[in-house]
Amino acid sequence: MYKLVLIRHGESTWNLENRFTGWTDVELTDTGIAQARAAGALLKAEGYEFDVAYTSVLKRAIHTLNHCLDAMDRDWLPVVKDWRLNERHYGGLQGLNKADMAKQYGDAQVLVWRRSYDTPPPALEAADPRGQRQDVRYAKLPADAVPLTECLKDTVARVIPAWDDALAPAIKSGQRVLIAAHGNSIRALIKFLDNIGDDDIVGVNIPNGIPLVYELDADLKPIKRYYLGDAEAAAKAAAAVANQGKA
Ligand code: DG2
Repeated sequence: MYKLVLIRHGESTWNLENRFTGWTDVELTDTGIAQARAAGALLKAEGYEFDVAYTSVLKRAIHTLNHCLDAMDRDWLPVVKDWRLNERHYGGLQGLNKADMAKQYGDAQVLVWRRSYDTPPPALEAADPRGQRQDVRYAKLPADAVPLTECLKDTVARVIPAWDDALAPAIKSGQRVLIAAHGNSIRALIKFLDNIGDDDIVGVNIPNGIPLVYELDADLKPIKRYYLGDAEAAAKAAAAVANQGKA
């Protein structure tokens, strides 16, 4: 049996301001840092060890991983940064307030933008300064690999290749893997691993900074998935995430 641990980054400045973030590279708040450190302390207390960690190329996930590893006294652990673990690109919504959008367009429309499997938010123009086509960290990618918007289906289409060519081989080789990522890149992975239907994934929300443990069989099929620590607190935090898109 294998164990895999996923963690959504701690609270970011735009989580606090309730703004759609996507590929915008925002920092952690002090609460977010505390959540990341608490997650590391919990992993350490529960005896977790890792051989390698993966994260996105966005600093809220990278810094979460750093704080988490520091709290475990495992700062030296090898870390792979992969753009394919980035948050889902939120297109023309990036920077806008989620509750304001719900006031303007209605809760149902915002739910479609946030949680439907295959309806993307409106796309950004390629030259829009809120976009990432000019960002040097993506310079080696083909221009059209840098999205102008994404639905969860698009996110799945880049996260699963990362699973197939990097994460799954690492786990199968016996390495204990920790992944620090984002609400929707984690939802993409959960949808794939647990084979969740397109309609049911709408109800899955990921809280900030709480380690999510997968126990996997020899074929990497999930046996169990659970949040480490206080399950009730994790469920409350997930429900709060669901409510962020309501007027
Ligand atoms: C949030 C997720 O991403 O937002 O892009 O706004 O996990 O990087 O903070 P994260 C964003 P929702 O899909 O929950 O609205």
